[in-house]
Amino acid sequence: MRVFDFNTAIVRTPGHSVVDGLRAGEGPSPSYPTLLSEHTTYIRALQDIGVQVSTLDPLERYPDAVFVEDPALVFTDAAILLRPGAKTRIGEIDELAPELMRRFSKVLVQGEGYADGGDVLVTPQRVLIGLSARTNALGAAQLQNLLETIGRHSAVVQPPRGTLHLKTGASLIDEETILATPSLAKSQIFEGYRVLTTPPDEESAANALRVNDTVFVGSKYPRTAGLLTDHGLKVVTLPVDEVGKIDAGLSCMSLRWFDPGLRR
Ligand code: CIR
Repeated sequence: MRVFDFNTAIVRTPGHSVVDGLRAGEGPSPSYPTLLSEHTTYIRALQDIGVQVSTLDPLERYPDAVFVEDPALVFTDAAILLRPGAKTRIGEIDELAPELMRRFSKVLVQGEGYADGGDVLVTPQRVLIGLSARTNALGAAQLQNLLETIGRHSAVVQPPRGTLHLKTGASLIDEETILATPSLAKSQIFEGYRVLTTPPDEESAANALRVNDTVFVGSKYPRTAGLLTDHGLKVVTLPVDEVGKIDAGLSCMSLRWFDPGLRR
């Protein structure tokens, strides 16, 4: 099994409140119908490559709840309920907890420190945990302890300041290769991995998503798609214009794992 082999995913339909989703800049709000259509396309793309997708109901109280990757971390044998570092997102964990309890026999719970799933990059060698405005040193250390109890080694890394999440600027595209923005690539946090750097003006393409034999890449990034194709990968492009307006990309919209008991 490779760390990017998945047959199961959870997503959450965006509520209308997603137009008020958090963003670092003062940019325009996304269009709800277009974002919804991006989300539907994303679900279909996962289904097309054999992933069984469960769709949770929208949560109007939590504008960013569509980004289910942030409040939890899931593996074949266990789930971890994290503690998101943004005040407006903390309530998402109570909504997600029963869903994880239903699906996983072991659900671990993060302590008082903060950690967002967007800061966690699972690689075959180790789990990388990025420090950020959402993941603090205490949260990262607590997460390392939880990961150790389920047999996963991890390392805490410090991406350059201003990166929302580690995975905003980096993704695992094969067992030893990371696609990263120039600033993350330069920061040397990926020592021991091969690093492909996103071409100029395509930094946001670094939030790509490898699932099984496919790498999903935002359709606005043709040069990155070309780079990955040249690297021998099967690339499928997906629209991300609207989720991009609230600092999100492809990994954020699902929790993915391999369920050995799943019958198709
Ligand atoms: C947020 O700021 O929390 C959302 N607007 C975007 C979350 C993106 N999630 C991710 O990178 N894993």
